[in-house]
This record gives sequence, structure tokens and C-alpha cells, in this order.
Amino acid sequence: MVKRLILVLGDQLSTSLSALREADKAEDIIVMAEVADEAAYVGHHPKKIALIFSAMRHFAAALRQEGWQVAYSRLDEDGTSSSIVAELLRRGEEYGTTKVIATRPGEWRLIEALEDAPLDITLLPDDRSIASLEEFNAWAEGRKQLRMEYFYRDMRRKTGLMMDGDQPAGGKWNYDHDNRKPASADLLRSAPMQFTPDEITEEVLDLVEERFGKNFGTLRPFWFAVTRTQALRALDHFVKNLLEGFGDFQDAMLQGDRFLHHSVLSPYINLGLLSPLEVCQRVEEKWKEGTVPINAAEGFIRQIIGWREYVRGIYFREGPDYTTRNALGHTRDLPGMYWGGETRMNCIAHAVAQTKEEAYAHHIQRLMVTGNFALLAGIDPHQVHEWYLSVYADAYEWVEAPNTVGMSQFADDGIIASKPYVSSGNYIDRMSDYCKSCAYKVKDKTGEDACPFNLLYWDFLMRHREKFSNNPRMGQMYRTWDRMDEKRRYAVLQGAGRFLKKMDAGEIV
Ligand code: FAD
Ligand code: DLZ
Ligand code: SF4
Repeated sequence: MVKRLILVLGDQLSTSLSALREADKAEDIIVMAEVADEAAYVGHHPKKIALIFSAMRHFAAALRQEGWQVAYSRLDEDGTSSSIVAELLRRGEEYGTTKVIATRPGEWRLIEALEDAPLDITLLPDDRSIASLEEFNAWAEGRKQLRMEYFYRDMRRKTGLMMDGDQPAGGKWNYDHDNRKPASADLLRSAPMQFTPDEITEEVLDLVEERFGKNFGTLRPFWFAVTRTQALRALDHFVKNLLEGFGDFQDAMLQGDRFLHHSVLSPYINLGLLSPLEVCQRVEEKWKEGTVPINAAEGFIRQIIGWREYVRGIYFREGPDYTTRNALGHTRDLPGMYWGGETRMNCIAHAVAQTKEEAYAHHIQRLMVTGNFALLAGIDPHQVHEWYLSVYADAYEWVEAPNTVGMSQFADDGIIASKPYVSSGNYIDRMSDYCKSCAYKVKDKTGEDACPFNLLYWDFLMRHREKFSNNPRMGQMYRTWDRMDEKRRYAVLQGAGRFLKKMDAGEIV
């Protein structure tokens, strides 16, 4: 007689999961399901679906080996329902119970579906992160501005990571000003660790090819880690071979190097294969050994116990309507170049091609290339959000939406970013080698060949002058514009208008 169903979702693959801690091996049954609704709420990249399904199948096998009873439904199996709730109802009928224990999902859509289901469901907190939602809300309460930096300091104190008593190691909380070096192509780096698909993964790849082969993205070669053991090896490889340069080259972009010193660990942390704290502890250990500099270790740890925790807190604090926010009133459709359509902009072409092949782009590519362009061009932030949620292997709404809607598109009206992350082509030129082989000229500020980022940057600032000219961090830009020769200002705005018109008409820009 089964007492309760224990739901384990595709991004809850941690043996320490609250629902599993609550479960009883002898009486409860674990429910895992590959379902059409989850695989299609956006057109996920085929590599992302394959990663999730393969990791789920490996996790189910590991649970069975540990003596758990697992009811696992494959997408291509007869009888599998189309949604998580329908699967719970079906399994409930099969095993004669309506009692369900689940860890709270990472998306409002699914939380609401579970809460509304005609089942006796207990939702437990997801305590795999460092700060609980209550802790985040208590920190946020009464603050005028929710700046990540202050939250991060509390997380340093809480975890004790890189602390000397109650002071930050080395005397500073943040070493970011050392982290702005452009990378050079002749600096040889190791790639992230890659894994050969086993039989389980091959079977998943065939299924994904058949069902989702038309989605944006290249499925093979597939090299992601799909088990905790593999993810731990990827972590080990990163701290030994790549962490040292992480800080220095964190913002750099190179045409011939898709990963630089980045860890490519987000897909594994977000699935639950690695815990955020263990990853940071491993990095701290390396720094204590004296093999990596302080700016690398601090910079990396800040991304996880700072940014990752902070965006999670914001997503759940802001509520289910967060993804529909549009503070700047942007309505333009996402242009075809985001789906691989031809463009003369080399930076966009590269970021999109790499995204298509790897289901990965690093932070500055996401923020300062594709995100920057979408914001400058006034693209509807909901479409931008759906794009990011679809195309990256690490994308789950709780982490993707605050980064896109908030940090990148300023659609939440400045909850996350104190000013919009916009830049002209100059920034991309400084941090990358994209501009050297672009059809546009980054040094040209006006004219047919002028880099579109140069034109759109001013066009954006002018469109939103009322909103931003009093922002103390932006006033200087408006003063620069006002000092510009009138003819040049006219040429810039005309050029931006012509560019946007061409783009809207579907011409190659
Ligand atoms: P590294 O550069 O090696 O960084 C180390 C780790 O820090 C990452 O693995 C990740 O866990 C964490 N991290 C770094 N920056 C952030 C951040 N801003 N928010 C949360 N965690 C962070 N990250 C996701 O995990 N999922 C997403 O869907 C996602 N969407 C994004 C959308 C936009 C528009 C932007 C600008 C950023 C987004 N990010 C997202 C944040 C960041 O780009 C990725 O976490 C990072 O690129 C993952 O690659 P990595 O593991 O090589 O990271
Ligand atoms: C993203 C995803 C996909 C593609 N497929 C499944 C699935 O078939 N079964 C499942 O349990 N989870 C899947 N997921 C992850 C969920 O969408 C994720 O748990 C929610 O979005 C909350 O983060
Ligand atoms: Fe991108 Fe402009 Fe550089 Fe071309 S010139 S790569 S469009 S920033």
C-alpha cells in the first residue's frame, strides 16, 4: 500500500531535496515524468530538453539503486499524460492515494498548477539555495533600493566564505575593478569538460531529435554532464584549469573561444546536480591553497551567493506578473536574427550562432550583445524573456526572468538595475574581437556603415530622456548629447530610424 507520491521535477535532481528528505523508502513512491507541457511551454533548445531528460533518467536509476520505488514516465511511453498534474492524478489512481509531497517548483506557473490540483499536496520549501525566501524578504523589507552588493555581503557573512572573522578576506568585499581585461586569442585555455553520451543519453537524443528536432538549436554533438558524478568532474576541471583567469577575463568575448574562463556549471547547478554552496566551497578551497588569485575566487563566489541568490529572491518576491512587466513600453517584435536569420552585425551573428550550437552563451554575451541590442531597439521584453527561456540550457524562469526582464531589459522599472545596461559599439569593441570582422564600422558614429549600436544608443536615450535624464548615473550622457553638433545629432537619429525601419521590414541589417 503506497502512502504518498513524492514528486521530483526535472530541475530537482538532488538527493538532499526537501521532498526526498520527507519521504519514506518503504511506503512512498517517487513520481518523475517527462511530459509534453513542460517540454513545450516554450520551444526549448533540443540540447536543453536532452540534458533534462537524460539527467532525469540517470537520477531515477540512481534512486532505484538506493532502494527507492520510482514511477518514471517517459515522454514516448503509452499512457504518459501531458502535464505534471495529470501525471500525479494518474499515478494517484494507480497507487490508490491522493497525498503528494513536492518541493516548491521554480516557476509560478507550475506552483499555481500544483496548488489548484484536486490532490492533497504539501509543498515544501526548496532549501537548496543559500538564502530562504523568508530571509530574502526580511532583508528586502523597508529598503528603498534592493542592491545586490549589500545582500551579497550578508551572504558572505552567513556562509563564512572568504571571511576573516567578520571582515572580508583581503579587506575588500568586491574585486570587480580588476575584472575587466579583454582576452587575447593566443592565450591558450582549456575548454569546459565534455562527456561522451552513454546508452541512456543516446536513447534520449533519438527521442529529442524525433520530437523536437525542429526547435531552434543543434542537438549533436551533445557533451553535457548528466549525472552528479560527471558534474563533480566538470567542477574539478574548472577549478583546476580555468578558475585562475575567471576574474580577469570575466567580461571578455572572443570569436574563436565560446567559453573562455567561464565554468559552464549553471546547467548543473540549476538542475540540482551540484549545490551552489559546495561549488563555492571548492572555489574557496582553491584560493586558500594559493593557486588562484583573490579577484577570481571572490568574483566567482559573488556570482553564485550574490547574483544567483539575489535574482531568486526577486523573482519570488515580485510575484507571478513579473514576466509581463514593460516599464519602458517596448513593443517591437523580436527580429529574425535572434533565430539565426542573417545579420550584418558580427557580434549578434556570433552570439546567436554559438547559442544555437551550444545552448550556451556567457554572461556578457547575453547582457551586452543580445540583451543590449534588444533593449536599444525597443523589443517587447516578454518576447525577449521567452527567447532567453528557450535557448539556454540553464534557463528556468526563477533565474532567467529577473536577469532578462530586470537586469537586461529594465522592464521592472529598476528593481534590479539602477540604470539600463546599454552601451554603444565601443564597449563591445573594447571587450571583444567581433568588430574587426564586422560589416559595420564601430568607429563610425553616423553614415550607412555606422555600427547600429552607436546609432541606437542615442536613439534609446532620447526616446527615454524624461525617464533617465535625472538618473545621477546617466546625466553625463545627456550632457554629452546636448554638447554634440546639431547636424550630427540629426544624422544619428535619422540613421537609427532608417535602421529600425529596415529591420522591421525584414530586410537584412
Ligand atoms: P560563470 O560565468 O562561470 O559564472 C559562475 C556561476 O555564477 C554560474 O554558473 C551561475 O550559477 C552564477 N551566475 C553568474 N551570473 C549570474 C546571474 N546574473 N544570475 C544568476 N546566476 C549567475 N543564468 C542562469 O543560470 N539561467 C538563466 O536562464 C540565465 N539567463 C540569463 C539571461 C540574461 C539576459 C542574462 C544577462 C543573464 C542570464 N543568466 C542566467 C546569468 C548568467 O549569464 C549565467 O548564469 C552564466 O552565463 C552561466 O554560465 P557559466 O556557468 O559559465 O557562468
Ligand atoms: C524544463 C523542463 C522540461 C523541458 N521538461 C520537464 C519534464 O518533462 N518534466 C519535469 O518534471 N520537468 C521538466 N522541465 C523542468 C520544469 O519545467 C521545471 O521544473 C519548472 O519550470 C520549474 O523550474
Ligand atoms: Fe557589433 Fe557594431 Fe562591433 Fe559590428 S561594429 S560587431 S555591430 S559592435
